[in-house]
Amino acid sequence: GQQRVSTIEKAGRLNKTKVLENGKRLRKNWNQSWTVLQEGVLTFHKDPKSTATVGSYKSNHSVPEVTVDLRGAIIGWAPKDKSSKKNVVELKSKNGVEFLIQYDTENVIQDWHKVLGDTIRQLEME
Ligand code: I3S
Repeated sequence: GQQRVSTIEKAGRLNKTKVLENGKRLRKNWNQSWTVLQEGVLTFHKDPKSTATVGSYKSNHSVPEVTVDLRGAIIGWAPKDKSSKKNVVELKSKNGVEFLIQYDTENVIQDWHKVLGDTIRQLEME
């Protein structure tokens, strides 16, 4: 049969923490994750050092630590009271899980903000 080729739209390192799940506010636990956007799904992977190349993800060998379906999600710049860090994006999934994602380099986080927003809007039109 025909092999489905899944294209990685974006990948890179980001700092992330989960802040809300099942209606409960969580204690922040910021950590750096290798972050992959693929087919409307965002995945966070542990140990970015061992996964330095995007190529290793093409065969989906890396099991994600966290998976966020972007369909129905909401994204925006986090209000200042959500974190003392700069360049923080808030991502709320349809199933009520909330993440903060952050990176000190402004361009990096701006690119993610744009691509995640574009992806969410694209999914809304499908
Ligand atoms: O919103 P908060 O509670 O001030 O978030 C900070 C804390 O979660 C802190 O952890 P501990 O309370 O376990 O020490 C984190 O280390 C900080 O990074 C959190 O704040 P920022 O402003 O960095 O998101």
